[in-house]
Amino acid sequence: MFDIQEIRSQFSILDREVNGKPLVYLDNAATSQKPNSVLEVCHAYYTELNANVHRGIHTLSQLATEEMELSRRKIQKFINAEHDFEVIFTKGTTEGLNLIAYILTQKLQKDDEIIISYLEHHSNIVPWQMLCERTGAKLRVIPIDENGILQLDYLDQFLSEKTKIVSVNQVSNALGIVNPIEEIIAKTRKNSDAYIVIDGAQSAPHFNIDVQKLDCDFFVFSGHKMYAPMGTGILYGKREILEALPPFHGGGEMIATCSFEGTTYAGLPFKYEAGTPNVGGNIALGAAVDFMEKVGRENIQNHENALLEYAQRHLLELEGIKIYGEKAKRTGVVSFNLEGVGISSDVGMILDKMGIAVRTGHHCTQPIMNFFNIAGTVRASFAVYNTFEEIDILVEGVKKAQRMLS
Ligand code: C6P
Repeated sequence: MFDIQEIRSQFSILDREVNGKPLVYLDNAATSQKPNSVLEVCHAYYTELNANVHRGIHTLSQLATEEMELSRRKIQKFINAEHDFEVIFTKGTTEGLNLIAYILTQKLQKDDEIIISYLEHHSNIVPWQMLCERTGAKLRVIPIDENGILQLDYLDQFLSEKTKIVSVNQVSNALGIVNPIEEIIAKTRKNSDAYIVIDGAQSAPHFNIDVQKLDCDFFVFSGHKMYAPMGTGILYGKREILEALPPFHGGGEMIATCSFEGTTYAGLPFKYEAGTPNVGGNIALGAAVDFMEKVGRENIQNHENALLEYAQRHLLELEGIKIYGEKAKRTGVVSFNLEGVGISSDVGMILDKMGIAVRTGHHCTQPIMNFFNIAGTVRASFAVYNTFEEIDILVEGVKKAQRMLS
C-alpha cells in the first residue's frame, strides 16, 4: 500500500513554511529531504554510540564498527554487489569519480581514449580532463540529438583498442533523461577492454540497481540524494579491479604495515577508506536504504513517474514553454524555460516567493546548456513524498511567472 500522507508524515521539514507559504520542495535532484528515521539514527549515533571505528577495543568503538559494517551490507544488498568489501564509503559521487580517475592513472598512456557523453555532470567531465592532462589521453564525447538523446552510433565509431575508460551517467541530472546504459555497457564490452564507470547519482534514488547484472566495473552515487545525510556516498568497484589498482588517499586505516622503509596496504574496503570516515553518516545511509526498501523501490519509481507525466502534461498546456528532453525517456526531472524569459533564476525567484523550491541555472552541466544555446533552465525534480497537488501549485507558479515576466 502506497500511502503518500503516511510517507509525508515521516518528513518533518515538509510541514514548514517558506515565505509564508507551505513548502513545496521540488529540488530533489540537488538533495532530497531526510525522513525522521534517518535523522533519529544520526541523533542516536551521536548521543549513544559516537566512537571511531575499526580502531578501538572498547565497547563503543566495537558497536559503532558493527553498525557501520551492517550499513555496508545493507548497501551491498541495495545494489546487489557480490561482496560487501566492494562497497567503499565516500563523501559522494564527486569523490567517487575523482577516486576512480586517480587510481586509473597508471593504466593510461598518451593517445589512449576516454569516452563520456554530452549529458554528463561536471563531476563526470573534469576528473577525466584532469586524467587526460596527466597522461596525454584524449576525451571523446558521445553527442546528443535535439531531444537530448545520446547518439550511440558515435559510440560504435569511437570504441577501439585505444578506449580505456567509458564513463556515463544512468540518468541526466539536468534533463532527467534515462540513458541506455545496458546497451552502452554491452557495446563497450564487445568492442574494447575499457573500464566501465556508471555515475548513478540520479538513478540510485529512483531505480533498482543491480551492479552484477549491469556488469559495470564501477558504480558511484551520493547518499544525500537518496534520503541520507550530506557527506555520504558509495563507490562500488569489482573486487579484482579494486584489488589490482593502487590506493587513492594515504593515511590511517588503509595500511597493513607502515615503516619509514615502506608501506603495505590493507585489503578491501579499507585500502580505499583512509582516515576517519563519516561514521554517523554512513550508518544513517543504511537507515535511508531501509526507508527506501520499506516504501518499495518499485512504488517509489511508479509514483515519481506518475508525477513526471502529470507535471509534463500540465506544463505543456501552457503556451510558450519549452521542456528539454520532452520526447526522451525520463525520470524524476522536468527541465524547462519560458518563451521571452532569458534568465531562469527570475522564474526561480518568483516560485520561491510562493514557497516552491526548484533549481535554476546550468545545473553543473554547461555543455548541455551550450548545446541548446541557453544559459540555464528551471528544473523541478521529484521525490517519493511529492504530490500531484504540489505539481498544481508549481503550474500555477509558472503561470504567475509568465504573467510577471512577459
Ligand atoms: N547533482 C544537482 O543539482 P555530489 O555533489 O558529489 O553529491 O554529486 C555530483 C553529481 C554527479 N553526477 C550527477 C549526475 C549529479 O547529478 C551530481 C549532483 C546536483 O543536479 C548538484 S550539482
